Amino acid sequence: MRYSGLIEKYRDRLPVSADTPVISLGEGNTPLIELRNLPRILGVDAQLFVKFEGLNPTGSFKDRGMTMAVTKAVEGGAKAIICASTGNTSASAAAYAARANIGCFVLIPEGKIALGKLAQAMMHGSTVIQIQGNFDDGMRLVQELAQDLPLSLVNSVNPYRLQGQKTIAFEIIEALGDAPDYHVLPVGNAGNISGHWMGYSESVCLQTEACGLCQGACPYHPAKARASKRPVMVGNQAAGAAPFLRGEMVKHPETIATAIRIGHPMSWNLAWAAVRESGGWFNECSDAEILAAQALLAKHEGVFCEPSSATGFAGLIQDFKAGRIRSGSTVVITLTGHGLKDPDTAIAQSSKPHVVAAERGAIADLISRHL
Ligand code: AN7
Repeated sequence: MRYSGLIEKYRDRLPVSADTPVISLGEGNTPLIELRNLPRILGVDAQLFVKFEGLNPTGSFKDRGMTMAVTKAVEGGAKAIICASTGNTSASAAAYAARANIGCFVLIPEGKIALGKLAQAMMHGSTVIQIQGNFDDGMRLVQELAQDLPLSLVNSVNPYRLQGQKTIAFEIIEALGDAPDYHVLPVGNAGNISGHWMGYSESVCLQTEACGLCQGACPYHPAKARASKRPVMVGNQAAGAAPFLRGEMVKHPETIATAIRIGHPMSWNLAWAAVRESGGWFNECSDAEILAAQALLAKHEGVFCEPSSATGFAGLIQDFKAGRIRSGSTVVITLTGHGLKDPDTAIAQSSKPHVVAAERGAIADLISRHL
């Protein structure tokens, strides 16, 4: 059967009815790619998989939540949506609003969003409002505006966003046959880690501590249970924007990973619950570590994610070095957005192209020096 998006696939586990007008671009169903080279290069004894969310319709994981948020907005009669964004939410909101034929207003921090994301928000016809402030200022403003104006707020404070985002856990469990031992991802506004945890939690029996042992035989076991356990959740932040590490909000977040340049995460409590209940932790990564992790994935696995997305992998490298990952474990890393979103950062950290005469000899010379 033709795949037609995550709402159709998981409608029995999402808050939709037969009459709900589904707004979809075929999101979800992203590949779970096993890393072939990096475990050896890094010298780690573990099975590593990346869930490449950059292959969603607008190039980031945001489409999972946006299909639900826009679908429910349309069902409720909304004529326009609004969000604050570091870039990917605005790109996704703009695309789904275009699809739904409703208006879209996006607030973005002036000069601090990656080029591809700005291009998307503009091209899909949203009203792009650059504010002279950061994401956290924008978040506060859209919450106020949505109270007074006929606008549906589609940031992840909208509960339908997390409903959509939880489906990533369903897909991973289907692909692996069970939950992984560890799940590693970047954290900004903290909706995604909360959505992951919701999805994993809905997939196990939470009534018995020995869930893995009940095998579906206990009287509390939910019909939809599909995994024997939940993973240890590890959240990773950029060092200049790491409120979870600091234990308090960060006033002036700063990092090259602009998607996670967030100091005041909305899903603070949910994210802490995910990490505490799973026995997990948070890491912080320097910009240099983030860019190095991005380059490792691109150069050794052929997987091009944006800097924010590589933050999960950067944190995992720290965890392996510190011996925090049990050997022989299965680890899933969510790569939240595509590398093409931020061409400026990619080009700035790569070696420049060679310039030679359009002449066979000169090119052959160059090739022989590199073979
Ligand atoms: C590539 O677009 O917040 O912790 O406004 O774009 O769920 O916020 C983006 C966040 C990670 C962090 N990776 O996820 C926005 C926005 C990428 C992102 C995150 C974002 P959350």
